[in-house]
Amino acid sequence: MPAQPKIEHIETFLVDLPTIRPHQLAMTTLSRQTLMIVRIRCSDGIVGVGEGTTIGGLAYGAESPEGMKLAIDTYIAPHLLKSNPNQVAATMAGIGKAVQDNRFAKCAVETALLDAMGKRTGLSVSDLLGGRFHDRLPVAWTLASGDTSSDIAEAEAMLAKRRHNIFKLKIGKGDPKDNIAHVAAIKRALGDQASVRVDINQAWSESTAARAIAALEDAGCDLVEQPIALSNRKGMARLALQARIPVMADESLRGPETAFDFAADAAADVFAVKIMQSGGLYAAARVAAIADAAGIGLYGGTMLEAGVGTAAGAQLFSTFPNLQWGTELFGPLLLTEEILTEPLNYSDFSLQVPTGPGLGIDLDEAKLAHFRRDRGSRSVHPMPKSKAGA
Ligand code: MUC
Ligand code: MG
Repeated sequence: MPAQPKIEHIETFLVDLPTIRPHQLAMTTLSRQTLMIVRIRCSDGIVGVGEGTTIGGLAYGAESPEGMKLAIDTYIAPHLLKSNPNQVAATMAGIGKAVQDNRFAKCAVETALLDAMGKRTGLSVSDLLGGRFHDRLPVAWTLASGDTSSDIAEAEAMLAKRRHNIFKLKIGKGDPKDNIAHVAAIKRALGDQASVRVDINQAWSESTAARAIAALEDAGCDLVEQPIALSNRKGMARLALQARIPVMADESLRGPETAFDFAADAAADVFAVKIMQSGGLYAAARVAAIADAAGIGLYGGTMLEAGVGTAAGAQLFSTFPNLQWGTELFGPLLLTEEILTEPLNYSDFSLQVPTGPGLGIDLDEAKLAHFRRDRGSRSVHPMPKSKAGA
């Protein structure tokens, strides 16, 4: 019997990548995305990789990429060095006792442990999680340029390429009446070729949301995501009861406990399950199980991860028997740079779930070396060919 592997080294670093255009949400506008990459090297030579991202530094939530790095380097790494890399669930439970919250950092670490274990056993992460129901996942694209005619042109281009036929519109900034006119114009332009949905990112009061959702229904919108503050569960329940179109919870879901509370209060018709927000792949699977048990629909959400986090999400979502609303795993497509040697396959309005061991991906080391925030203090690699303008 081979010797039990140990964890020998944990490396974390930040990577700053430009977005293909400004990406406007109610709370912030992104022009770059920061990835926190973690690599876990084991004594048998296997290296697992994980990614943590958020949106706009601390604008979206309480964890920043810099904070994830600090939490791992200072508090999680010492625990990992004492852990058995083949006991991922027990390792994460141990970390959970030593480190409260820090769900995004934990997700990145758990992703790396699962990637390593998959590479060691020859199984994909989805196999480790019970096996996949789906080889391909429908993928929405987010229209968030801040301009109605640019958004229409962008959606038409996506439809023509058969890359996306589900569009999520980021609204909530500015006057709700203008928001509704924007949604109505886009739906009118796209017609029945596309599903149009909206994400308000908590920007409305309950009374504004009640009025606006009725108008969004009339405009042909199919789904309303997180219209009001994440902690207003009773308000979400009232809106879900009144609305004719489904109301989806996103920021409100911060792991299985909040998912349970939302399900118990019928405070959403659909859950946007996110691996980071849930605190890892196992925790996200529990969120999905609660939704299933409560008859709540499922949607695979994103924190705009690049290739590593997106592959991790795809591995997990492929194991959900029910994924009624598809996914929005488009993160890598929003970036000018590809960090994988082989990009994820987006075609036929869907993403192919990678098939190799672990996450089924390989990192482009030259690209990462070039875009690492600490590159000045390291040996410099030649500028890799950019996807931008290619
Ligand atoms: C969110 O709130 O859903 C997902 C797509 C996007 O553009 O932003 C994210 C976050
Ligand atoms: Mg959202």
